[in-house]
Amino acid sequence: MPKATHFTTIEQLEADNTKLHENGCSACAETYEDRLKTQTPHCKFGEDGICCRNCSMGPCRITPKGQRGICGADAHAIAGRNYLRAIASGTSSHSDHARELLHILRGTKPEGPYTVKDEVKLIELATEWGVATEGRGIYDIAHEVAELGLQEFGKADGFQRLVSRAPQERQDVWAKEGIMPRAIDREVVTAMHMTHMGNTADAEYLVRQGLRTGLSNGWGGSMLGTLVTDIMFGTPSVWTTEANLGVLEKDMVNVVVHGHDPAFSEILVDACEDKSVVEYCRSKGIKGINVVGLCCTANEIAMRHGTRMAGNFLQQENVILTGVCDMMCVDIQCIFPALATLADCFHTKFVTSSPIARIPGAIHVEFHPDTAFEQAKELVRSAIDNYANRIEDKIFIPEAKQKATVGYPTEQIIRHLDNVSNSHVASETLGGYRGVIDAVKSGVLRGAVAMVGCNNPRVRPDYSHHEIMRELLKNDILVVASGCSAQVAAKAGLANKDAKYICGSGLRRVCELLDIPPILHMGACVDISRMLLLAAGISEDWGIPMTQIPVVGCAPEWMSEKAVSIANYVVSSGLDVYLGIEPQVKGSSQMMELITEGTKKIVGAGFVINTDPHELVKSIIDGIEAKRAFLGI
Ligand code: SF4
Ligand code: MSK
Repeated sequence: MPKATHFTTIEQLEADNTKLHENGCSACAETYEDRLKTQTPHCKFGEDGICCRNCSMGPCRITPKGQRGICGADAHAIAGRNYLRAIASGTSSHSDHARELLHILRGTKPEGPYTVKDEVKLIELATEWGVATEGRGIYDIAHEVAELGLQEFGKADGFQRLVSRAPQERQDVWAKEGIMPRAIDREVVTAMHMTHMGNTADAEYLVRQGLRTGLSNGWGGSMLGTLVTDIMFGTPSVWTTEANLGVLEKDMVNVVVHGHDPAFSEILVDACEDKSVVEYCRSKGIKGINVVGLCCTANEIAMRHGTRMAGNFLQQENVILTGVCDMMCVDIQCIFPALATLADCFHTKFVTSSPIARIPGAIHVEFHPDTAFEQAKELVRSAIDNYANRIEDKIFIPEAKQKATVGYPTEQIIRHLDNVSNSHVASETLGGYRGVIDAVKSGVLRGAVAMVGCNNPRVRPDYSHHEIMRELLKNDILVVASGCSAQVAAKAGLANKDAKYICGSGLRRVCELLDIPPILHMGACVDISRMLLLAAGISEDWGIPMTQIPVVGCAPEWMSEKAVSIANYVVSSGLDVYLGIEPQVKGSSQMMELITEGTKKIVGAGFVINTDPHELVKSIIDGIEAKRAFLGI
């Protein structure tokens, strides 16, 4: 049994953070903690969602003496419109990510640089979409699938193709409530149109469009993104890797990839392993190249290559503060613009690669699929050249790192869980959820929680994830995790198989039987669609609606608009979502009621909000037990 010292505590992470910060101060660096001080207290109108600048008669804000904006919009309309715009932005981000990948799939060719790695998944999708496969070359099929995928964004009629993967009961609810998602761009544009000055002022209809727009992400854009990533780069498998800043190496060239789009990071990982690049590194007398990931890019490459993970969202500045980051290459989303300035305080080369995320002060190398490999090799050579520019007295690498077993996409989880109660129903094929269902029915497992989302300096970073996860494990609740939440688990040592020793006896038995960690790392934030399919499979095999399965979502420290979109598609899919950060609608009692209780009447699930992580986890456990009681198990 591991001692407590085998886990990394939040206090240890914070101590490293303080030391790095001190190191940074001596280098004249500024971090989010400094900027947080200048931004606190936050604007109350913004926090409550009751400031509107949707037209130039304003901006208007709701106050005790001004209960309506100049046009007459009240707090409910303004908060509802702001909320819907956040969902539209989040949906756009995940979906545009998918669209870029579909364009790359359309250009795949056997000689690369982008190829089809998972032919089985491609054929499955082609068959599902009615694309002929018999006697055709794999690239012909890939290109036609990519064309069809691209149509999901702007087609004039019909609904998202992938909703057919949802249980029929969900599809019926969405059809009945008029929230079946149409083309992704259509839902986003409709959301923007509805929130234009002089359109929808009824909060309920803004919330309904939020559910629909979210669905076009979860069962559309995000799911497409995950599928296409698996097809091109391979469906992830189990790897043992390491996580936290201790993965940075003093005597190696550290190349850090950060963002979300695996098209960029995959090629960079390949370039770091290229023989000519490795020889170039040795010719400089350097031991080797250490490529590591940050944020969701870290999740993507860890699950496909075992690449080590330097940290999650709020560690992005810390990586540069170590003084050994020779190059940081970023693609899209969750990238602090502050990194360019911070890199200037050190020797780090900060490289942007996407026209979607241009940052002043960065070296911009726009990636093109046809020349990607040559561009990547050139970048890595430049990182190698930069190694000599390190400034010795600015170097401090925290030692902390933990072993983590990662790479549990839905298929992998099914393979493991199928054995859980030796029922072996459908053991020859994927789709055997009977094992896990039996374990839940018998009480060996009480249920499962999807831990997702970012970390956030509004609260103690990582703390809520950490506290909630540990409590869930103690209570025999299996955790599946993605995004920055998955990395909290990895950094703390909770995605390690030894973490079974802090679990309740039931979950511990399951972990031993299946040789899995109690927290299953499912990927990046775009991969929450994998969790939808897992929950859908459990619901269908069990023969009960998704609203009844003892499975919920939890985003204790969410910060991004993507998270608002995700929360909406998870709720629309029938799973309650527990939030530790309040959505910015507090200034409207009607909006607060709509997102917590109102959506239950529409889709059967809603948000539970509590900023105290201990109270939040208690309500999660109570919620799961209430579902069990309803089922009589
Ligand atoms: Fe003010 Fe209405 Fe214009 Fe918003 S849309 S800024 S509430 S006048
Ligand atoms: S990176 S969206 S901080 S999970 Fe996906 Fe992490 Fe949240 Fe970005």
